Amino acid sequence: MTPGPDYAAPELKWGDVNCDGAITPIDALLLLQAAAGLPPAGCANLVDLDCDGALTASDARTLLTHLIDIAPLPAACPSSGTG
Ligand SMILES: [Ca+2]
Ligand SMILES: [Ca+2]
Repeated sequence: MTPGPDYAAPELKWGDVNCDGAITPIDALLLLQAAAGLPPAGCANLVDLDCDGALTASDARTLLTHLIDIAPLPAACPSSGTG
């Protein structure tokens, strides 16, 4: 059986903490949880938005300002693998 389009993995997006292909408030929540010390979600390598090597409240703030249209997301870090 050949997998159809429905089985395709969502495209990885910078800032998409839970790898579902969309940037939503859920991603900001998961990022805050990771900053608080809980295990990071699956695509946590995509959300070190200030490229300092750690997931912190600063990254969550950057994601939230993007979600409410105050500022665009910064460019992906060179080490993120998203190009
Ligand atoms: Ca997401
Ligand atoms: Ca960071």
